[in-house]
Amino acid sequence: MTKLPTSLLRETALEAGFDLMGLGPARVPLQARQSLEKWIENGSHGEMAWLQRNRQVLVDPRLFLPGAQTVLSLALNYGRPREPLDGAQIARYAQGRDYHRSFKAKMKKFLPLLHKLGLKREEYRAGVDAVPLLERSLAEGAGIGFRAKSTGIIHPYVGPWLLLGELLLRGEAEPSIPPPGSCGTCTACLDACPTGALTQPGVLDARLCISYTTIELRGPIPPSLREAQGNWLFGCDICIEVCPYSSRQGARTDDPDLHTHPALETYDLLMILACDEEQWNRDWTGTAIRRARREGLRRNAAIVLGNLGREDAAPLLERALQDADAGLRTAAAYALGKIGMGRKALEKATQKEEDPHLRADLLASLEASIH
Ligand code: B12
Repeated sequence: MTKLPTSLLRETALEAGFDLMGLGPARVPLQARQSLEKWIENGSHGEMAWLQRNRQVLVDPRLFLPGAQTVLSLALNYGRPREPLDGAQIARYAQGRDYHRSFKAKMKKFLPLLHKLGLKREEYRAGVDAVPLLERSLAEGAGIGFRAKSTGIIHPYVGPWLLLGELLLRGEAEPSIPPPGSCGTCTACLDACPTGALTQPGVLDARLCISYTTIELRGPIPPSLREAQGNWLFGCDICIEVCPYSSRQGARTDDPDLHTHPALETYDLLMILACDEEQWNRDWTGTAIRRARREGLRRNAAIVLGNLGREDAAPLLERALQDADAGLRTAAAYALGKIGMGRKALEKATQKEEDPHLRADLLASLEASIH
Protein backbone atom coordinates (compact mmCIF):
# COMPACT_ATOMS: atom_id res chain seq x y z
CA MET A 1 0.00 0.00 0.00
CA THR A 2 1.42 3.35 -1.00
CA LYS A 3 0.69 6.75 0.51
CA LEU A 4 -2.99 7.61 0.85
CA PRO A 5 -3.98 10.52 -1.42
CA THR A 6 -4.81 13.41 0.92
CA SER A 7 -6.61 15.68 -1.51
CA LEU A 8 -8.85 12.91 -2.86
CA LEU A 9 -9.77 11.88 0.66
CA ARG A 10 -10.49 15.49 1.61
CA GLU A 11 -12.68 16.00 -1.46
CA THR A 12 -14.65 12.86 -0.62
CA ALA A 13 -15.12 14.03 2.98
CA LEU A 14 -16.47 17.41 1.93
CA GLU A 15 -18.71 15.86 -0.74
CA ALA A 16 -20.08 13.44 1.86
CA GLY A 17 -21.10 16.42 3.98
CA PHE A 18 -18.33 16.55 6.58
CA ASP A 19 -16.94 19.91 7.62
CA LEU A 20 -13.42 18.84 8.51
CA MET A 21 -11.10 16.01 7.62
CA GLY A 22 -7.60 15.32 8.86
CA LEU A 23 -5.03 12.57 8.66
CA GLY A 24 -2.75 11.52 11.45
CA PRO A 25 -1.00 8.57 13.00
CA ALA A 26 -3.15 5.78 14.48
CA ARG A 27 -1.39 6.30 17.76
CA VAL A 28 -2.29 7.74 21.15
CA PRO A 29 0.51 9.94 22.55
CA LEU A 30 2.16 8.87 25.80
CA GLN A 31 0.83 11.84 27.77
CA ALA A 32 -2.74 10.97 26.80
CA ARG A 33 -2.20 7.33 27.70
CA GLN A 34 -0.92 8.29 31.12
CA SER A 35 -3.75 10.77 31.62
CA LEU A 36 -6.30 8.11 30.82
CA GLU A 37 -4.77 5.74 33.38
CA LYS A 38 -4.85 8.46 36.02
CA TRP A 39 -8.40 9.42 35.11
CA ILE A 40 -9.64 5.86 35.50
CA GLU A 41 -7.65 5.25 38.68
CA ASN A 42 -9.28 8.33 40.23
CA GLY A 43 -12.67 6.87 39.36
CA SER A 44 -13.49 9.94 37.24
CA HIS A 45 -15.29 7.69 34.74
CA GLY A 46 -18.00 6.98 37.32
CA GLU A 47 -20.09 3.97 36.33
CA MET A 48 -18.96 3.92 32.68
CA ALA A 49 -17.32 0.57 33.29
CA TRP A 50 -16.73 0.01 29.56
CA LEU A 51 -14.04 2.71 29.65
CA GLN A 52 -12.15 0.73 32.26
CA ARG A 53 -12.83 -2.57 30.52
CA ASN A 54 -11.48 -1.25 27.22
CA ARG A 55 -8.47 0.67 28.53
CA GLN A 56 -6.02 -1.52 26.57
CA VAL A 57 -7.77 -0.88 23.25
CA LEU A 58 -8.33 2.80 24.04
CA VAL A 59 -4.63 3.48 24.18
CA ASP A 60 -3.74 1.28 21.21
CA PRO A 61 -5.88 1.69 18.08
CA ARG A 62 -4.05 -1.25 16.53
CA LEU A 63 -6.12 -3.46 18.80
CA PHE A 64 -9.19 -1.88 17.17
CA LEU A 65 -7.83 -2.49 13.67
CA PRO A 66 -4.79 -4.77 13.47
CA GLY A 67 -2.06 -3.08 11.44
CA ALA A 68 -3.71 0.36 11.58
CA GLN A 69 -1.25 3.06 10.59
CA THR A 70 -3.39 6.07 9.87
CA VAL A 71 -6.46 7.70 11.30
CA LEU A 72 -8.69 9.66 8.97
CA SER A 73 -10.54 11.85 11.40
CA LEU A 74 -13.83 13.48 10.41
CA ALA A 75 -15.84 16.24 12.02
CA LEU A 76 -19.36 17.45 11.58
CA ASN A 77 -20.37 20.92 12.68
CA TYR A 78 -23.65 20.56 14.55
CA GLY A 79 -23.97 24.16 15.74
CA ARG A 80 -27.63 25.16 15.96
CA PRO A 81 -29.79 27.45 18.04
CA ARG A 82 -31.13 26.46 21.45
CA GLU A 83 -34.51 24.84 21.13
CA PRO A 84 -36.07 24.62 24.58
CA LEU A 85 -38.69 21.95 25.26
CA ASP A 86 -41.35 23.26 27.62
CA GLY A 87 -38.75 25.35 29.47
CA ALA A 88 -36.21 22.51 29.56
CA GLN A 89 -32.99 22.18 27.60
CA ILE A 90 -31.57 19.35 25.55
CA ALA A 91 -27.96 19.17 24.45
CA ARG A 92 -27.84 20.32 20.86
CA TYR A 93 -26.22 17.14 19.56
CA ALA A 94 -29.37 15.26 20.58
CA GLN A 95 -32.00 17.64 19.23
CA GLY A 96 -32.06 16.16 15.74
CA ARG A 97 -32.13 12.58 14.56
CA ASP A 98 -29.52 10.33 16.13
CA TYR A 99 -26.27 11.65 14.67
CA HIS A 100 -24.56 8.27 14.84
CA ARG A 101 -26.71 7.07 11.96
CA SER A 102 -26.15 10.07 9.71
CA PHE A 103 -22.45 10.07 10.51
CA LYS A 104 -22.15 6.43 9.48
CA ALA A 105 -24.21 7.01 6.34
CA LYS A 106 -21.88 9.82 5.33
CA MET A 107 -18.86 7.62 6.05
CA LYS A 108 -20.15 4.97 3.68
CA LYS A 109 -19.49 7.41 0.85
CA PHE A 110 -15.79 6.73 1.40
CA LEU A 111 -16.08 3.05 0.62
CA PRO A 112 -15.82 3.20 -3.19
CA LEU A 113 -12.68 5.32 -2.90
CA LEU A 114 -11.10 3.05 -0.30
CA HIS A 115 -11.76 0.04 -2.50
CA LYS A 116 -10.38 1.88 -5.50
CA LEU A 117 -7.22 2.53 -3.51
CA GLY A 118 -6.89 -1.20 -3.07
CA LEU A 119 -7.93 -1.38 0.61
CA LYS A 120 -9.67 -4.60 1.51
CA ARG A 121 -12.50 -4.87 4.03
CA GLU A 122 -10.09 -5.93 6.79
CA GLU A 123 -7.78 -2.98 6.10
CA TYR A 124 -10.06 -0.22 7.36
CA ARG A 125 -12.54 0.21 10.18
CA ALA A 126 -14.92 3.02 10.97
CA GLY A 127 -15.87 4.37 14.38
CA VAL A 128 -18.26 6.96 15.76
CA ASP A 129 -18.52 7.73 19.46
CA ALA A 130 -19.52 4.35 20.92
CA VAL A 131 -16.19 2.75 20.05
CA PRO A 132 -13.15 1.94 22.20
CA LEU A 133 -11.08 4.79 20.77
CA LEU A 134 -9.91 8.05 22.30
CA GLU A 135 -11.51 9.98 19.46
CA ARG A 136 -10.37 13.37 20.67
CA SER A 137 -6.73 12.37 20.99
CA LEU A 138 -6.86 10.89 17.50
CA ALA A 139 -8.61 13.97 16.09
CA GLU A 140 -6.04 16.23 17.70
CA GLY A 141 -3.24 14.17 16.14
CA ALA A 142 -5.00 14.42 12.77
CA GLY A 143 -5.06 18.21 12.96
CA ILE A 144 -8.84 18.60 13.33
CA GLY A 145 -8.42 21.17 16.05
CA PHE A 146 -6.89 21.91 19.40
CA ARG A 147 -7.70 20.34 22.76
CA ALA A 148 -9.63 22.84 24.85
CA LYS A 149 -9.80 23.29 28.61
CA SER A 150 -13.31 21.87 28.43
CA THR A 151 -11.59 18.68 27.14
CA GLY A 152 -13.29 19.10 23.73
CA ILE A 153 -11.71 19.55 20.32
CA ILE A 154 -12.21 23.02 18.88
CA HIS A 155 -11.43 24.29 15.41
CA PRO A 156 -10.49 27.96 15.65
CA TYR A 157 -12.71 28.97 12.71
CA VAL A 158 -15.38 26.27 12.57
CA GLY A 159 -15.85 26.35 16.35
CA PRO A 160 -16.48 23.89 19.18
CA TRP A 161 -19.76 22.31 18.00
CA LEU A 162 -17.98 19.36 16.42
CA LEU A 163 -18.97 15.73 16.37
CA LEU A 164 -16.15 13.32 15.66
CA GLY A 165 -15.75 10.03 13.88
CA GLU A 166 -12.88 8.26 12.18
CA LEU A 167 -11.69 5.67 9.74
CA LEU A 168 -8.72 3.65 10.89
CA LEU A 169 -6.70 2.61 7.88
CA ARG A 170 -3.77 0.48 6.90
CA GLY A 171 -1.55 2.64 4.75
CA GLU A 172 0.53 5.71 5.35
CA ALA A 173 -0.49 9.31 4.86
CA GLU A 174 1.00 12.75 5.13
CA PRO A 175 -0.15 14.06 8.54
CA SER A 176 -2.41 17.11 8.32
CA ILE A 177 -1.15 20.41 9.63
CA PRO A 178 -3.05 21.36 12.79
CA PRO A 179 -4.86 24.70 12.68
CA PRO A 180 -3.60 27.44 14.99
CA GLY A 181 -5.49 28.27 18.17
CA SER A 182 -5.66 27.61 21.88
CA CYS A 183 -7.72 28.55 24.92
CA GLY A 184 -5.03 31.02 25.96
CA THR A 185 -5.83 32.37 29.40
CA CYS A 186 -9.60 31.90 29.02
CA THR A 187 -11.28 29.79 31.71
CA ALA A 188 -14.91 30.53 30.78
CA CYS A 189 -15.90 26.84 30.68
CA LEU A 190 -14.35 26.05 34.05
CA ASP A 191 -15.97 29.13 35.60
CA ALA A 192 -19.42 28.44 34.13
CA CYS A 193 -19.78 24.74 34.92
CA PRO A 194 -22.50 24.69 37.60
CA THR A 195 -21.19 21.50 39.23
CA GLY A 196 -17.45 22.19 39.05
CA ALA A 197 -17.00 19.10 36.86
CA LEU A 198 -13.99 20.61 35.11
CA THR A 199 -11.65 20.16 38.03
CA GLN A 200 -8.56 21.45 36.17
CA PRO A 201 -8.03 22.73 32.65
CA GLY A 202 -8.44 19.68 30.39
CA VAL A 203 -9.68 17.37 33.14
CA LEU A 204 -13.32 16.44 33.62
CA ASP A 205 -14.66 14.48 36.54
CA ALA A 206 -17.51 12.74 34.71
CA ARG A 207 -19.26 11.95 38.00
CA LEU A 208 -20.00 15.65 38.40
CA CYS A 209 -20.86 16.39 34.76
CA ILE A 210 -24.56 17.01 34.05
CA SER A 211 -24.06 15.27 30.74
CA TYR A 212 -22.99 12.12 32.61
CA THR A 213 -25.65 12.23 35.30
CA THR A 214 -28.49 12.86 32.83
CA ILE A 215 -27.35 10.46 30.09
CA GLU A 216 -25.10 7.73 31.42
CA LEU A 217 -25.92 7.38 35.09
CA ARG A 218 -28.58 4.83 35.97
CA GLY A 219 -30.52 5.16 39.21
CA PRO A 220 -30.71 8.23 41.43
CA ILE A 221 -28.96 11.47 40.53
CA PRO A 222 -26.80 12.39 43.54
CA PRO A 223 -28.75 14.82 45.78
CA SER A 224 -25.95 17.40 45.67
CA LEU A 225 -26.26 17.68 41.86
CA ARG A 226 -30.04 17.94 41.49
CA GLU A 227 -30.42 21.67 41.92
CA ALA A 228 -27.38 22.44 39.77
CA GLN A 229 -28.96 20.44 36.94
CA GLY A 230 -31.27 23.41 36.49
CA ASN A 231 -33.42 22.88 33.41
CA TRP A 232 -31.16 20.36 31.62
CA LEU A 233 -33.31 17.44 30.59
CA PHE A 234 -30.67 15.56 28.60
CA GLY A 235 -26.97 16.40 28.41
CA CYS A 236 -25.56 19.86 28.96
CA ASP A 237 -23.99 22.42 26.62
CA ILE A 238 -22.86 25.04 29.11
CA CYS A 239 -19.10 24.52 28.68
CA ILE A 240 -19.52 24.93 24.92
CA GLU A 241 -22.07 27.76 25.00
CA VAL A 242 -19.78 30.01 27.02
CA CYS A 243 -16.76 29.31 24.84
CA PRO A 244 -15.64 32.41 22.93
CA TYR A 245 -15.05 30.21 19.86
CA SER A 246 -18.73 29.33 19.96
CA SER A 247 -19.85 32.59 18.42
CA ARG A 248 -17.54 32.25 15.45
CA GLN A 249 -19.80 30.01 13.44
CA GLY A 250 -23.44 30.04 12.52
CA ALA A 251 -26.00 27.30 12.77
CA ARG A 252 -26.19 24.67 10.07
CA THR A 253 -29.61 24.21 8.59
CA ASP A 254 -28.83 22.34 5.38
CA ASP A 255 -28.50 18.86 6.87
CA PRO A 256 -31.92 17.21 7.27
CA ASP A 257 -30.52 14.85 9.92
CA LEU A 258 -29.90 17.84 12.13
CA HIS A 259 -33.50 19.03 11.94
CA THR A 260 -35.41 18.76 15.19
CA HIS A 261 -36.76 15.27 15.89
CA PRO A 262 -40.60 15.20 15.98
CA ALA A 263 -40.67 13.86 19.57
CA LEU A 264 -39.00 17.04 20.75
CA GLU A 265 -41.69 19.11 19.10
CA THR A 266 -44.68 17.15 20.38
CA TYR A 267 -43.77 16.23 23.96
CA ASP A 268 -43.83 18.50 26.98
CA LEU A 269 -42.29 17.71 30.37
CA LEU A 270 -45.48 16.23 31.82
CA MET A 271 -45.85 13.93 28.81
CA ILE A 272 -42.24 12.82 29.27
CA LEU A 273 -42.82 12.13 32.95
CA ALA A 274 -45.85 10.01 32.05
CA CYS A 275 -44.28 8.38 28.98
CA ASP A 276 -45.00 4.63 28.85
CA GLU A 277 -43.05 1.89 27.10
CA GLU A 278 -45.26 1.93 24.02
CA GLN A 279 -44.92 5.70 23.56
CA TRP A 280 -41.20 5.50 24.19
CA ASN A 281 -40.71 2.91 21.47
CA ARG A 282 -43.10 4.59 19.08
CA ASP A 283 -42.09 8.22 19.44
CA TRP A 284 -38.48 8.31 20.60
CA THR A 285 -36.88 5.86 18.20
CA GLY A 286 -34.18 7.50 16.11
CA THR A 287 -33.11 10.06 18.72
CA ALA A 288 -29.81 10.01 20.60
CA ILE A 289 -31.95 10.60 23.70
CA ARG A 290 -32.77 6.89 23.88
CA ARG A 291 -29.32 6.44 25.40
CA ALA A 292 -30.70 7.74 28.72
CA ARG A 293 -33.44 5.06 28.65
CA ARG A 294 -37.04 5.81 29.43
CA GLU A 295 -36.57 5.71 33.21
CA GLY A 296 -33.60 8.05 32.94
CA LEU A 297 -35.44 10.62 30.86
CA ARG A 298 -38.47 10.51 33.17
CA ARG A 299 -36.13 10.93 36.15
CA ASN A 300 -34.51 13.93 34.51
CA ALA A 301 -37.92 15.43 33.69
CA ALA A 302 -38.96 15.12 37.35
CA ILE A 303 -35.85 17.00 38.50
CA VAL A 304 -36.34 19.74 35.91
CA LEU A 305 -40.03 20.11 36.85
CA GLY A 306 -38.93 20.54 40.47
CA ASN A 307 -36.28 23.07 39.55
CA LEU A 308 -38.79 25.00 37.45
CA GLY A 309 -41.24 25.00 40.37
CA ARG A 310 -43.99 23.46 38.26
CA GLU A 311 -46.94 23.00 40.63
CA ASP A 312 -49.03 21.50 37.82
CA ALA A 313 -46.68 18.49 37.91
CA ALA A 314 -47.56 17.55 41.51
CA PRO A 315 -50.18 14.84 40.71
CA LEU A 316 -47.87 13.08 38.25
CA LEU A 317 -44.91 13.42 40.60
CA GLU A 318 -46.96 11.85 43.41
CA ARG A 319 -47.71 8.93 41.12
CA ALA A 320 -44.02 8.64 40.21
CA LEU A 321 -43.22 8.12 43.90
CA GLN A 322 -44.65 4.61 43.44
CA ASP A 323 -42.53 3.79 40.38
CA ALA A 324 -40.34 0.69 40.34
CA ASP A 325 -37.34 2.79 39.32
CA ALA A 326 -35.40 4.22 42.28
CA GLY A 327 -33.94 7.03 40.16
CA LEU A 328 -37.42 8.24 39.30
CA ARG A 329 -38.76 7.82 42.85
CA THR A 330 -35.98 9.91 44.37
CA ALA A 331 -36.26 12.54 41.62
CA ALA A 332 -40.03 12.81 42.11
CA ALA A 333 -39.53 13.20 45.86
CA TYR A 334 -36.91 15.89 45.26
CA ALA A 335 -39.26 17.75 42.93
CA LEU A 336 -42.19 17.59 45.33
CA GLY A 337 -39.92 18.81 48.13
CA LYS A 338 -38.78 21.68 45.95
CA ILE A 339 -42.31 22.63 44.93
CA GLY A 340 -43.56 22.16 48.51
CA MET A 341 -46.47 19.93 47.51
CA GLY A 342 -47.58 16.32 47.96
CA ARG A 343 -46.31 16.03 51.54
CA LYS A 344 -48.70 13.22 52.51
CA ALA A 345 -47.70 11.11 49.52
CA LEU A 346 -44.05 11.83 50.27
CA GLU A 347 -44.46 10.76 53.90
CA LYS A 348 -46.12 7.55 52.80
CA ALA A 349 -43.44 6.83 50.21
CA THR A 350 -40.70 7.46 52.80
CA GLN A 351 -42.25 5.02 55.25
CA LYS A 352 -42.72 2.41 52.53
CA GLU A 353 -39.16 2.65 51.22
CA GLU A 354 -37.19 -0.43 52.25
CA ASP A 355 -33.69 0.55 51.15
CA PRO A 356 -32.14 2.65 53.97
CA HIS A 357 -30.18 4.88 51.54
CA LEU A 358 -33.24 5.61 49.48
CA ARG A 359 -35.30 6.20 52.62
CA ALA A 360 -32.74 8.76 53.83
CA ASP A 361 -32.86 10.39 50.39
CA LEU A 362 -36.67 10.63 50.46
CA LEU A 363 -36.60 11.88 54.03
CA ALA A 364 -34.28 14.72 53.02
CA SER A 365 -36.77 15.73 50.31
CA LEU A 366 -39.59 15.57 52.83
CA GLU A 367 -37.65 17.80 55.21
CA ALA A 368 -36.87 20.23 52.39
CA SER A 369 -40.59 20.44 51.69
CA ILE A 370 -41.41 21.30 55.31
CA HIS A 371 -38.82 24.07 55.63
C1 B12 B 1 -17.35 8.98 27.80
C2 B12 B 1 -17.71 10.20 27.00
C3 B12 B 1 -18.32 11.25 27.66
C4 B12 B 1 -18.40 11.33 29.18
C5 B12 B 1 -17.01 11.78 29.70
C6 B12 B 1 -16.48 13.01 28.96
C7 B12 B 1 -14.98 13.20 29.01
N1 B12 B 1 -14.57 14.46 28.99
O1 B12 B 1 -14.22 12.25 29.05
C8 B12 B 1 -19.57 12.33 29.38
C9 B12 B 1 -20.86 11.55 29.48
C10 B12 B 1 -19.44 13.25 30.60
C11 B12 B 1 -19.51 13.08 28.05
C12 B12 B 1 -20.00 14.37 27.89
C13 B12 B 1 -19.98 15.04 26.69
N2 B12 B 1 -19.62 14.57 25.50
CO1 B12 B 1 -18.81 12.82 25.27
N3 B12 B 1 -17.87 11.24 24.88
C14 B12 B 1 -17.45 10.28 25.62
C15 B12 B 1 -16.71 9.25 24.77
C16 B12 B 1 -17.65 8.09 24.47
C17 B12 B 1 -15.41 8.75 25.39
C18 B12 B 1 -14.52 9.88 25.94
C19 B12 B 1 -13.37 9.35 26.74
O2 B12 B 1 -12.70 8.43 26.32
N4 B12 B 1 -13.13 9.92 27.89
C20 B12 B 1 -12.06 9.52 28.72
C21 B12 B 1 -11.06 10.65 28.79
C22 B12 B 1 -9.88 10.22 29.64
O3 B12 B 1 -10.67 10.88 27.49
P1 B12 B 1 -10.20 12.30 26.95
O4 B12 B 1 -11.02 13.49 27.24
O5 B12 B 1 -9.82 12.04 25.54
O6 B12 B 1 -9.02 12.46 27.94
C23 B12 B 1 -7.90 13.14 27.70
C24 B12 B 1 -7.85 14.46 28.42
O7 B12 B 1 -8.73 14.48 29.53
C25 B12 B 1 -6.41 14.51 28.75
N5 B12 B 1 -6.12 14.67 30.15
C26 B12 B 1 -6.40 13.84 31.13
N6 B12 B 1 -5.88 14.28 32.25
C27 B12 B 1 -5.24 15.45 31.96
C28 B12 B 1 -4.54 16.30 32.78
C29 B12 B 1 -4.04 17.48 32.22
C30 B12 B 1 -3.29 18.39 33.10
C31 B12 B 1 -4.25 17.76 30.85
C32 B12 B 1 -3.77 19.03 30.28
C33 B12 B 1 -4.94 16.84 30.04
C34 B12 B 1 -5.42 15.70 30.62
O8 B12 B 1 -5.80 13.28 28.37
C35 B12 B 1 -6.80 12.31 28.27
C36 B12 B 1 -6.44 11.12 27.45
O9 B12 B 1 -6.33 11.43 26.08
C37 B12 B 1 -16.38 10.09 23.49
C38 B12 B 1 -16.31 9.28 22.20
C39 B12 B 1 -15.00 8.55 22.09
N7 B12 B 1 -15.04 7.28 21.80
O10 B12 B 1 -13.94 9.14 22.28
C40 B12 B 1 -17.51 11.15 23.49
C41 B12 B 1 -17.15 12.56 23.04
C42 B12 B 1 -15.87 12.94 23.70
N8 B12 B 1 -18.23 13.36 23.58
C43 B12 B 1 -18.58 14.34 22.84
C44 B12 B 1 -19.56 15.31 23.18
C45 B12 B 1 -20.10 16.17 22.06
C46 B12 B 1 -19.96 15.45 24.51
C47 B12 B 1 -20.83 16.57 25.11
C48 B12 B 1 -20.59 17.95 24.51
C49 B12 B 1 -22.31 16.16 24.97
C50 B12 B 1 -23.32 17.06 25.67
N9 B12 B 1 -23.59 18.23 25.17
O11 B12 B 1 -23.91 16.68 26.65
C51 B12 B 1 -20.39 16.50 26.59
C52 B12 B 1 -19.17 17.38 26.86
C53 B12 B 1 -18.69 17.30 28.28
C54 B12 B 1 -17.18 17.55 28.36
N10 B12 B 1 -16.79 18.77 28.73
O12 B12 B 1 -16.40 16.63 28.07
C55 B12 B 1 -17.78 14.40 21.56
C56 B12 B 1 -16.73 15.50 21.66
C57 B12 B 1 -16.46 16.20 20.35
C58 B12 B 1 -15.41 17.26 20.49
N11 B12 B 1 -15.54 18.30 19.69
O13 B12 B 1 -14.50 17.20 21.26
C59 B12 B 1 -17.19 12.92 21.50
C60 B12 B 1 -15.82 12.79 20.86
C61 B12 B 1 -18.23 12.07 20.76
C62 B12 B 1 -18.20 12.27 19.27
N12 B12 B 1 -18.00 11.19 18.53
O14 B12 B 1 -18.33 13.36 18.75
N13 B12 B 1 -18.89 12.35 27.09
